[in-house]
Parts: sequence; structure tokens; C-alpha cells
Amino acid sequence: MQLGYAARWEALFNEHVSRGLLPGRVIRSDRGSALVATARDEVRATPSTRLLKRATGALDLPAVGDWVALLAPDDLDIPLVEAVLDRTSAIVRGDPGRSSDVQVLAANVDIVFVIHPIAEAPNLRRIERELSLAWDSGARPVVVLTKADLSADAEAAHRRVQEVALGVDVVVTNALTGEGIGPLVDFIEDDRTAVLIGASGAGKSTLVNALLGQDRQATREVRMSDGRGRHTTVARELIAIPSGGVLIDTPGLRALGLTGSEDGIASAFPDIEQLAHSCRFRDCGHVDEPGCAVLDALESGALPQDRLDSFHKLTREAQVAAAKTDARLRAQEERKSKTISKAAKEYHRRLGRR
Ligand SMILES: Nc1nc2c(ncn2[C@@H]2O[C@H](COP(=O)(O)OP(=O)(O)OP(=O)(O)O)[C@@H](O)[C@H]2O)c(=O)[nH]1
Ligand SMILES: [Zn+2]
Repeated sequence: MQLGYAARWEALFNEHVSRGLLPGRVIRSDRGSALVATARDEVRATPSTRLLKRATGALDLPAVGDWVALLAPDDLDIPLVEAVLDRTSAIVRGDPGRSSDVQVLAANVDIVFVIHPIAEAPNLRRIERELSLAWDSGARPVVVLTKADLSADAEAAHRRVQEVALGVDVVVTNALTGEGIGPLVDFIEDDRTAVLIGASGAGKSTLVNALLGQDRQATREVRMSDGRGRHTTVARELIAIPSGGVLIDTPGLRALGLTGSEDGIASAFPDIEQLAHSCRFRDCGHVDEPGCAVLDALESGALPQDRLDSFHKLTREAQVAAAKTDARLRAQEERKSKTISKAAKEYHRRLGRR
């Protein structure tokens, strides 16, 4: 089957085969329903009661990119999503450690293209930030520098970005000439799934169009029948590209908040992580601690001040975000227990009246 159906999914799907379920991939997710592509066609499906009962939150419900097991007998008006197969990765909004507070923006993503324009000097701090976020998902980040034709010195920009994108491929593109599009295709062929993140105006749509080629309008639109003879057109958010591979492009991803977790930050700053192993204290904050290997590297010039500042800033933001999530959850718990104790009081009051 198309859309990245690989051996892994076939193996995971095995338990559902005997129940007569169909494998499919979610190509668009709306409130309460999902558009699912199967080997046969594209159908609008809703989560089954069984799936809803088992779900602990939005995290367990179908999101764009998910592989699902579909119950679709001919006598059923609307096919049911019976199960969501275990994800390899997920781009989420909210704190990944807190399932009740998380929304999945894209699932089973292999590559995150971090799109950044170089019409002006690249914003290295922004790239570090977006890389933290990308690493968080579990997918592999690739930095894509756009608008090379407008850059005074694309080579220099490339080098500077490589210095902060450690262990990450950096590709320079120019939409006018098509330079750099080939390498992007190479990253996603073999049925890999990619998403694009980056600021407004960075050149994401332009890249998507370049990857989709000629028939992009037709590639994006699905005509759906509502069963009463009426037809509507909706946009696919997961799109197979002609050269192989899959792109996920959703409005939610574009509006993605920009705080990674501390894990993502650690992956985006492997140089600082490496140095930290040699700090005297295991929980060294690299601020003013004695025996800090990170501060030593700063002193010797091996580590730029800007980069350490950026690391500290992102870490603080991640901690604040995590604390906020904790506070919100505590408030939620309190409200819940208040409601429960109110209910309990009411129950006892009634008992007492008997
Ligand atoms: N000269 C030049 N212009 C480009 C290039 N890539 C994109 N642009 C232009 O940059 C502008 C913004 O590009 P988009 O692709 O719309 O940017 P986007 O990231 O999709 O923006 P949002 O939809 O707001 O998130 C458009 O006017 C593009 O034509 C390039 O390689 N060279
Ligand atoms: Zn230290």
C-alpha cells in the first residue's frame, strides 16, 4: 500500500487482520472524525466506542499521519477506527509527559524540515530553538535554507548555520532555479514522512509546491460524498509526493508554539551536553558553579557566549512551560476532587435524611 506502509506497520497490524479490519492512514483529522486512506479508497471515519473508552485523552485518538485499523463492513454507513497503531514519533502541542494536556499535530514523522530564509543573515538563535522542537518529536531534523538567490553570501550563511546545527544536515535551496530540491527529495524517498516547520514567509508553501510539482491542486483536494448525493471538497493534510515519500502540511503545525522540552534542547546542543559530563556537579547549571567544564570552554573560546546564552534561555523557557503545565494539571485535579467531595457530601446528606 502507498503512503509509507512499511514492514513495521504490517507487523503491528497483524493482530487486527484476523478481525477483518483494514489498515489505513489518517490524511486529515477534524474534530471527532478522520479522513482515512486505505488501499481501496479514502473514507471519513469516526473513532469506535471501544477506542473512545480506552483513550485517556486526545493523545490516544487518531491524528494526521497515524496508521489505524478500520472496521468498514459494507452495511456500516460510517467506518469506525478501532485502533491507532503505536507511533514511531509525534509532533505535539503541550507537554509530552502529560498525556491529558497534549494535542498530536502530526504522527509517524521521519523528517522535520526546519525552514529558514537567508535573504538576510540567518537567525541562529531561532534555528537552535526550532531544532530543539524538532528533536523533541523523535524525528530527524534537517535544516533547509531558502531564498539563496536573495542572499549576499549563501556559502557563508550555510557555514554559520552548520556551526549551530550540530549533527544535522543543512541544505541550501533556491525556488527560482530549483537548486536544493533534489536533496530534499532524497531525504523523503523510500516512503518516509516529512513535515515542515518555520516562520511565516520562510518559504514553506513554495517548497511544498516545488515538491508536489505540476498537479498540486489535484493532489491536495479530496472530493467527498456525504452519502446524500452532496459533494464537498476538503484538503488533504497528508500528501503523497510524486517522487516518493509523504508530506504533512497542516495549519496547526504552522502555528506551532516554539518551546521545546529539555530533552529536545539537550539534543540540539550536543556540544554543551558533552561538556556537561565533565562538570564537577552532576546537576551543574553552568552559571557560576566551580569546576564547570562548560564555563571553562567559554573561557577558552571553544564555546561561543551567544550559544550558551541561547541554551540558558531555551532551558528557562522549557522549565517555565513545564511548571505552567504542572500548575494547570494541579488546578484540574483540585477541581475534580472538589466536585467529588461535593458529590460525596450530597450523598451523605441524602443518606442522613433517610
Ligand atoms: N526569491 C525567492 N523568493 C522565494 C523563495 N522561496 C520563497 N520565496 C518567496 O517568499 C515568500 C514567502 O514564501 P511562502 O512559501 O509563502 O512562505 P511560507 O513559509 O509558506 O509562509 P506562511 O504561509 O505564512 O507560513 C513568497 O513571496 C515566495 O514567493 C526563493 O527561493 N527565492
Ligand atoms: Zn557546568
